[in-house]
Amino acid sequence: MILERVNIPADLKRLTVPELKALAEEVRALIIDTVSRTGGHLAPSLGVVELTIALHYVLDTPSDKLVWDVGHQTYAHKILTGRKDRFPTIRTHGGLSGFPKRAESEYDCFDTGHASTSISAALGMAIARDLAGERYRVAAVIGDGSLAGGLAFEGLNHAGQLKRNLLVVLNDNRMAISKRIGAFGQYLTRITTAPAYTTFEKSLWDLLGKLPRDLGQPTRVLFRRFREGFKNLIVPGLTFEELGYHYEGPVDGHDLEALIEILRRVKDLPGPTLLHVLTVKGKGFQPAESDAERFHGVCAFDPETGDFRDHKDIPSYTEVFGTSLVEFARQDKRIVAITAAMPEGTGLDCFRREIPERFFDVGIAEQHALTLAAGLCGRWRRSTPPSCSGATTRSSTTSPCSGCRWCWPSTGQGWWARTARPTTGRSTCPTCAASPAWW
Ligand SMILES: Cc1ncc(C[n+]2csc(CCOP(=O)(O)OP(=O)(O)O)c2C)c(N)n1
Ligand SMILES: [Mg+2]
Repeated sequence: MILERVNIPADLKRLTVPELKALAEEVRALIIDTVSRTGGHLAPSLGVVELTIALHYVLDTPSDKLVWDVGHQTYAHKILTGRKDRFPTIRTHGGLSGFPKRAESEYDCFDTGHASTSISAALGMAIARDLAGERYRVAAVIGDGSLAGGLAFEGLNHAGQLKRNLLVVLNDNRMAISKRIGAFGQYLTRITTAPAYTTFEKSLWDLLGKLPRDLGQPTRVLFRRFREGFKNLIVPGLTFEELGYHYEGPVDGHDLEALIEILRRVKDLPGPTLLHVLTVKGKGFQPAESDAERFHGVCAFDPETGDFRDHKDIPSYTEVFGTSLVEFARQDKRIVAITAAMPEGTGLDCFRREIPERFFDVGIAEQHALTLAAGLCGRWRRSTPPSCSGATTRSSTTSPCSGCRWCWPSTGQGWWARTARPTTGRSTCPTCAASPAWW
């Protein structure tokens, strides 16, 4: 076992690339085996095994700072940073946390849980470094779902202006918990289809070469002249560049050689760099690859079949909430359901299925969800913007108040020992602290 020889990231640097590849499989097997017993964030962690190895291989952690957004994908990071022996205790009382915790390891440089925080936190570290005249590197790893959150844009905006040395690694698996939504997601899809454009360009070039010489040559000249403009029309990868970032990618996030090569190239570039990495959520465990939404956060399961062990005959509060809301909404056409990237976790997946025209997944954007709900209420709609309890704090700072007819259920209140144990409840309006708003 290669993993027996790896306790901390410095041990990785002595391994060959084939050994690193074998290590990735061993880490993956350990994650699947452990999470099949403890439950946890399976698909996000499986998707970044190679990326985690490559980052620790190329960077010099813990002096270099690695900030994980959300922190639900850090199982490989924990295994490779001195915690493999305690890994089976993850998410159990007294055991390892399921998220990065500074108190747990010097390799966890920021406590996370909320999405979209990493760029701001990493930028803060880069500023602190520069003010102190120190020289370490800072990298943020952020998912495509989290990148579309408002806070991430605020961080991107600031970092693009400040031009500090900072690496932002975009872990693009085309998913939040559910399928990613939003115009920004569509933009990322356009960038990632660029390789298809490159193939198309080559085929067209070859084809023109096969035309009779007096026709083929001038057409090739014309094609070359307009190629850049044409490409920019089809592959608009310039947005990050225009925001002040050096953009690299997209690169296959499961190709260790390619990852190491590109990380070596970008790690010391001056200014902010955005490295676009394509990964598959749930990679290496077939049930999770084919249903990444279901395997985002799981209870104990059978590692052979992927079947969940926690079968219950009684519905959860979340399911009762979701199905009841569908019943209400069938009777009252003014009811609208809003979720901030949590259709499953909030029980609104059945609303999405049954009444799609009044269901809105706004992405990881709780502030927007609440303000959107207030706008809807202002027009005599009744809305439910459920979120998870942690994220509620985020949204409350901008939530509107007074007289809005909404219900604001919240999952995960109370003891957050296991992921799939949400509760629903009514909240008071956080801005005006009025009594529960309910219809
Ligand atoms: C502010 C906030 N809202 C919602 C969540 C719940 N949540 C946890 S992970 C996740 C999806 C994150 O998507 P992405 O960043 O693409 O990471 P992936 O799971 O795809 O690796 C969501 C919505 C959260 N952690 N924080
Ligand atoms: Mg994602």
